[in-house]
Amino acid sequence: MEVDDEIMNPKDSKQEDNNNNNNNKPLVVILVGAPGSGKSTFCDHVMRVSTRPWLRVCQDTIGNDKAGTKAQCLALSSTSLKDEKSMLIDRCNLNIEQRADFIKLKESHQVDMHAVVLDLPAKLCISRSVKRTGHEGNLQGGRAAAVVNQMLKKKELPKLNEGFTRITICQNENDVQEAVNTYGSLSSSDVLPPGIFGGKKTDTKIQLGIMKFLKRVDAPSNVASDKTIPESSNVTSDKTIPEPSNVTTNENHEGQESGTHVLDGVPTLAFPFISTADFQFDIEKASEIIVETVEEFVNKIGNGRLVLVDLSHGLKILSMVKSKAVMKNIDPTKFFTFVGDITKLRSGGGLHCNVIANAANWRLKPGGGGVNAAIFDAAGLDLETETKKRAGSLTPGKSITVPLPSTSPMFSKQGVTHVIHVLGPNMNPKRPNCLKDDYNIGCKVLREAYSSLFENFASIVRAQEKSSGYEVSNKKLKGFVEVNESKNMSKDWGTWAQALYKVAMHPEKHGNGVIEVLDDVVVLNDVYPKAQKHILVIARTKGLDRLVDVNRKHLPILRTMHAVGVKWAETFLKENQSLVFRLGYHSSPSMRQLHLHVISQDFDSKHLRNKKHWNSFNTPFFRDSVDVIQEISENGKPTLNEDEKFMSMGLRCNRCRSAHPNIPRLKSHITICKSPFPANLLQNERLLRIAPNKDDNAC
Ligand code: AR6
Repeated sequence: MEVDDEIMNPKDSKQEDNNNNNNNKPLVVILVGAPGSGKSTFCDHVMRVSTRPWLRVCQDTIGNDKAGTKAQCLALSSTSLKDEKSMLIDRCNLNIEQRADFIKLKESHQVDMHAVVLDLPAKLCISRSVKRTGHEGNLQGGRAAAVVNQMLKKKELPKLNEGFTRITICQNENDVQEAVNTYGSLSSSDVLPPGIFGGKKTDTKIQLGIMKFLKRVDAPSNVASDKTIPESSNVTSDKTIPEPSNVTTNENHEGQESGTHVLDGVPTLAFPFISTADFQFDIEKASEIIVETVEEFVNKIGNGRLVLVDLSHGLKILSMVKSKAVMKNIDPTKFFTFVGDITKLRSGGGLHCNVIANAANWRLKPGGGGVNAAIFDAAGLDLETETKKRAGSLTPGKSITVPLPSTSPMFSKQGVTHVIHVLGPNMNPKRPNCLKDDYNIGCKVLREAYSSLFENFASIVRAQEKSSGYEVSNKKLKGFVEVNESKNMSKDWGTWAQALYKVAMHPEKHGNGVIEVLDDVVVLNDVYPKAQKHILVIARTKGLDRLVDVNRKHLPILRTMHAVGVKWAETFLKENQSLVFRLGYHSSPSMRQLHLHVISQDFDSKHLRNKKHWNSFNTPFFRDSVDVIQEISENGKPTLNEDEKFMSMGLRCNRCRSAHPNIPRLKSHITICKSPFPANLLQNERLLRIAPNKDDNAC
């Protein structure tokens, strides 16, 4: 009779010893901001609420009654670091040179270096500086305006490659408040994830919502973090570590190093420890194998990242993995650890992992406790059914990928599209196929298990990269597999790229985000809106995949799509009269099924993260609906501007056309740019709005 591992004794928890090492590595936060940007207030607020002891190093006050100097600040910082104090460096630090000497402190002290940039509008900084009285540095009144202007001219936003592990950019008061909350809630042993976190201007409610969740993210550089969060701990709002809700990829940060740390949109595999709990595999050996295999795969997973997740942060093996990853210099943005429930990473921790791994049993069955039971429970029957379709059992060392149907709660709530079941070696005599302490075989099998898991994840990443490309139907371009050579060359759309098609065909089944269903079209909120308002009007016509498929006979559906788009834009304009809308198609879309974008022109969204995002809406690649209709009426086909060159064009403001080196700078510019829209957009009703600027009319 087969031994049913689901009903055996509860697992032996001997290896789940807490380790008592504290991660009390001090943190140095370098404030970056013009006079009047609120640096001192930021420090005050953080220090008022924080349980971590902070020292504020302020150039304005350090000289007592005389003007302080940078040298004094450096000397105090260095002494205080010897006492392992965390510090807020409260001086302008507006250029690389000013920051460099503080960053150098890393060479002689074990310390994490962060930057918080108070990149508030110049006008605001100037008016605050001018108005203030009793300023610690005596910079106030008329003189202040000139100084602020002068300093801002030389402003250089910090970059990770200066030596920072984390940069937070605040562009408005909400961002500042969020950063205060983030740093104010850090206890002495907490660490924040690495990366660049940019300010956003809306969604305050969402930000605050996210702050309610208790979470820890440990970068491997945090060698031995151990703040105990009881597994049953309730979410306590006063002890939260808010996950930054807006994260900027650094690909658009000029000269930035290549690592990317984003919460949404980056393919991410969350995986638990395999075999070390119920299967009682030696944790020292397991940690070695994990880090070695991660090291081997970290460069084979494209832009994906690997996150080792465990419910309990106190596990000794977690610290072992983290320190080994540091020793091996593994990029902390590509691999890090996260403490939380693997089944609730997005809703409970704000970390979006599209793929999760399961430490499965050989029969690929639910139950058995541990992570296996949790994942099958959370994913519902769908996972069981889809797993069964693919395999009835699994051999130790192997893994199997199971795509999760969109009906699974784990898909809809957590954004998990695939579960990869992995079976590790079993060293527990009470479980089937025990290796009886044969670590020669055990290590080999565990290595195979992780390799197989990462290999399967790499395949998912490759498939997604393929199907999300902007490539045109040109044999030489990567991304789309041609299935025939007919005029319109249909293509194989990957699973991910079929989502809109599914919604259009079966809105009743795939209703998430649908706001209107009509006979000919379905209207959907874009799941990753690139502006305050961004919806899709999807045609329900079969075989109408994209613009290249459209001809004269489709004019009625194109007109319907346009009319429905206009109706929705008008609805949004009633709620917010300041919005401006543009309606159009991507020349070569990444998703199957013809869909019209109705998008507000503020581009105020955390999801707008890179050049492709911007250029797909702000170059000729974006075809205005009115023009498409006109061209088809006149020529029977639309003009398609599919060339990849549009995606790599320089970033230009959609109003004044000024050039910007990266997305954060562009974003901060567009929030204040009041220039009229370019003349071509002002014609032919390409823009929809309530009351055009008089400036625009002048154009
Ligand atoms: N989220 C994150 N981590 C978790 C969760 C969760 N919800 N639940 C448990 N863990 P185990 P194994 C961690 O025993 O040793 C099952 O009975 C947990 O702290 O699930 O490979 C199966 O049916 C531990 O570190 O996996 C198999 O028969 C890790 O997940 C057998 O156990 C894995 O622990 C597999 O044993």
